[in-house]
Order: sequence, then C-alpha cells, then structure tokens
Amino acid sequence: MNISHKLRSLLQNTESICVLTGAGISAESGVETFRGSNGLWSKLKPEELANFDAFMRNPELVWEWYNYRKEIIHHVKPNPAHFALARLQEMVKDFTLVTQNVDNLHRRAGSTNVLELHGNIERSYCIGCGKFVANVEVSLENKVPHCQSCNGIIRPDIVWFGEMLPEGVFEAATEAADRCELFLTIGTSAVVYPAANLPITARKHGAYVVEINLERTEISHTVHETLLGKAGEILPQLLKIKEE
Ligand code: BV8
Ligand code: ZN
Repeated sequence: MNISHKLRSLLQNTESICVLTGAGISAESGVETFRGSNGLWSKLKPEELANFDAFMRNPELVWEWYNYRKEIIHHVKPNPAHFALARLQEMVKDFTLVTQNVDNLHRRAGSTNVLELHGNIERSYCIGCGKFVANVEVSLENKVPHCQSCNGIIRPDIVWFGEMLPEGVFEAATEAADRCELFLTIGTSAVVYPAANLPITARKHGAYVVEINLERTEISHTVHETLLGKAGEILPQLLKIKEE
C-alpha cells in the first residue's frame, strides 16, 4: 500500500489524532453495512424503520429488526481494524475515536472514551419515564418490551433520523476534529449528518484528512488522501508504521 510521505511522518510524529468510523469498519466482523450492496437498508428503508414515528406505528417490526441486528452483533467479534485503533489510542497522547456505529465493537476491542454519535444497540430506555433498561429481551410472546415501573414502551437507545444526537457527544467530537493534526475517516459513506461534517471541520482547521474506505464516497473529493481497501487490512499497516 503506498501512502504519502506526509501521512507516514504524521503517523510517526503527531500527538493529536481524531478518527470517525462507520459501518464499514465492522463489515469484516460480519456486521452488514447500511448502504453497501447487501446492506441493511437495501432490504429496508431507513425512513421505514429508523425513525420515531415508524417505531410508534409499528414497534413490533422495529424491535424485530433491532433484535435481529443484536443477535448478529452477539455472535461477531471485533476485527483487526478495531484492534488497530485500540492500540493506536495507547500510543497517541490526544486520541479521539468517534463512531456512528451502534455495535459496541470498538469498546469490545479495548477502545475507551468512544464517542458514540448514534447511540448503542446494547442500551434501551423507556419512552414513558426515561428509565434505562439493561439487556432487554424481546420474544414471540413479548414482542414489545414495556417498562416495569410505568408500563411505557421501551425503545433502543439509538439516534433515529430526525432525532438530536446525545447531549454533548457531537460537541466533543467537533472539538477533537478542530484540534487534531490527523483526521482519519474510516468505513463510512459520509452521507449522514451531522457526523459527515466532522472531516470537513477537521480540514477547515488545518488537519490532514485521510479516508480509508472500500470505495470512493461523497467526501473523497474533499479529503487530502484516500486509501481504497479494507479497513481490516489497511489499519494494521498504518499501525506498523506508527510502531516503527
Ligand atoms: C439530525 C440509526 C438534527 C439507525 C442512524 C437532507 C440533507 C442532509 C441531511 C439531512 C437531510 N434530511 C435530513 C437530514 C438529517 C439526517 C441525515 O443526515 N439524513 C441523510 C440520510 C440525508 N440526519 C439526522 O436525522 C440526524 N439527526 O440531524 O438531527 C435535528 C436538528 C434539530 C432538531 C431535531 C433534529 C440523525 C442521524 C442518525 C441517524 N441514525 N442510525 C440504526 O443504526 O439502527 S444513521 C445510519 O447511517 C447508521 O447509524 C450509520 O452509522 C450511519 C452512516 O452509515 P455508514 O456508517 O456510513 O454506513 P454505510 O453502509 O452508509 O457506509 C459504509 C461504507 O463502508 C461504504 O462506503 C462501504 O464502501 C465501506 N466499507 C464496506 N466494507 C468496508 C468498507 N470500508 C472499509 N473496509 C471495509 N471492509
Ligand atoms: Zn417507564
């Protein structure tokens, strides 16, 4: 893989890196992406499922979809891309990992202080009283979980379209994008906002922006360097350069 001299020297010297990941970083773990050829959305439309009205109209269907995804996530493991980022975090003083993923794989790979822009599939809360509920089980008998305290409907703690991102998380991600010297955008089609603003913010503030993706994306024309390929192959190679 030929990388620029600029990226090589930044990897070896910078003390401030911000990373944004999307579904593509979990693809090699066996988690379907959203917009790839066999992506989740190809079967289901986001409008139909990942929004609050759709949930209130048909909570059984939305819970069935999340339960299906949770099942997959419980059977997969982090891949070399997740582990490379966890290792990189240990070697860089100011390292911020921002993810759009809800699959918890970064944390399972050892990354800490992960900024989860779109929530986490392992968490749920009651829309009646806001109480968080750990490992919610849905079954054929109980297709929509209800809160034990107020009998309200329980929903996944995931940010749906049209919903605000969790308080303070996007702000922290923006601050990291503002101050970093190197910004890596990995495995994201960069079509969802405000997440897709982060690489643009980084570039505006003088960071060197590198895209690591299987294919070119909506922001390929705005980044400094695009490394086309699998994150699980490219990231361990970048880590090796850092460790030289
Ligand atoms: C908000 C939860 C504000 C569901 C998700 C018109 C224009 C611009 C914006 C908007 C608009 N209309 C509405 C909006 C805003 C909207 C938005 O951005 N819509 C887009 C689609 C046009 N955004 C929102 O609604 C956000 N909220 O803006 O609120 C607000 C203000 C005031 C008051 C109220 C509200 C909320 C956005 C969050 C939506 N929730 N997910 C769930 O996950 O179950 S988004 C969903 O897409 C996922 O979270 C996912 O993370 C995210 C992004 O997808 P990617 O991660 O990029 O995945 P994708 O499959 O697309 O791409 C994968 C890439 O990896 C591909 O390029 C592929 O080539 C590559 N790849 C594959 N394999 C590999 C690989 N790369 C490397 N290695 C591999 N092995
Ligand atoms: Zn409740």
